Amino acid sequence: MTGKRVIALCGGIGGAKLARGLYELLGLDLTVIVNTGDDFEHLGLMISPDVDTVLYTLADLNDPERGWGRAGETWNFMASLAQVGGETWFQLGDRDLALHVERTRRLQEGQSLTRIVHDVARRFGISAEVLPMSDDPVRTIVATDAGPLPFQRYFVRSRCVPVVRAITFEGADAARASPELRAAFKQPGLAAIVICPSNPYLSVDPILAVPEMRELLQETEAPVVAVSPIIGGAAVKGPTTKIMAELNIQATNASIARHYMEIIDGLVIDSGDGSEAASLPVASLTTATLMNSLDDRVTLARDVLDFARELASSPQRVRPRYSAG
Ligand code: FO1
Repeated sequence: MTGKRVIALCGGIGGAKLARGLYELLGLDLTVIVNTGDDFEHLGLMISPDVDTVLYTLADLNDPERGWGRAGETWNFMASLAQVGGETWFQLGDRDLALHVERTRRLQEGQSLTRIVHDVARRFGISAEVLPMSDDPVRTIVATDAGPLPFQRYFVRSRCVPVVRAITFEGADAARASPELRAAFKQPGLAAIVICPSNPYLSVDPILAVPEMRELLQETEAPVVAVSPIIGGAAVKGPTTKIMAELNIQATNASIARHYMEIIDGLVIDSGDGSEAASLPVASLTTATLMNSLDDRVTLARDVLDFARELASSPQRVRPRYSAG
């Protein structure tokens, strides 16, 4: 690798685990670009669930059981809200609430989400750069057999039960990358871009739907490596394989590789799926991808960075993304 700066593309809980491992190794040399397609306005507050999950996870403030929200949370606000007949399907803990209130106030003052996230990250003691994928609104809409559902209505309120027919990203075509995000790609010494093992369809695709993001990925000289969220034909958490079945996509690593084909140089798959390596249309690394402990996260992060370094120096590097011209 020519430099040591790394960009990670990340959704919520699963992706944030690898981001945390990368952060242990890279500190301020890490930039995490986070999905904002899940963002929504709720109870008059601007909620950015994946951004917050990444912030809490990097700062060690997250609840390890739920994966989202803060550790040591209390729920007095929700209980009082229920008492007065308010909407309680989306849980906002007392500690977590502070971030939503402050973000909403600053957005209403006209500040950018990028600036707000930057300031909060610094206050949490995070030295890595955490960047929303765009400051313009992009909203993931899930077309289901029960009709079109905004993301959190599908994910939390309907518990991912409706059958998914299609997923669209409202506003993505017009969304721009922030100057900070463009600068992250243009800085010298970019060693690798890592697509974390987030849900490709719900969490990574919204990021890739921002036209400039795709261009930046296609133009970069740095190797792009994705970590598959599939282990043994299933996802560790969440509805990835349910959605794949509903979209008629086989729950295999080859499907993930094909999905990212135009932008990746390599795919990391789990040791138990080694037999699938030969069927992949891209270079692959087989290693332990299940992340239960902090050690697991750091070990996987190290493996991913070593793999990226190998790809960067490989004379046979196949970069299908350039064939698009
Ligand atoms: N997920 C749930 O399953 N139920 C909730 O009530 C819930 C509340 C919530 C509040 C703040 C936050 O930052 C995240 C929250 N999440 C909740 C997680 C979130 O809906 C999803 O994990 C992501 O949007 C998908 O990555």
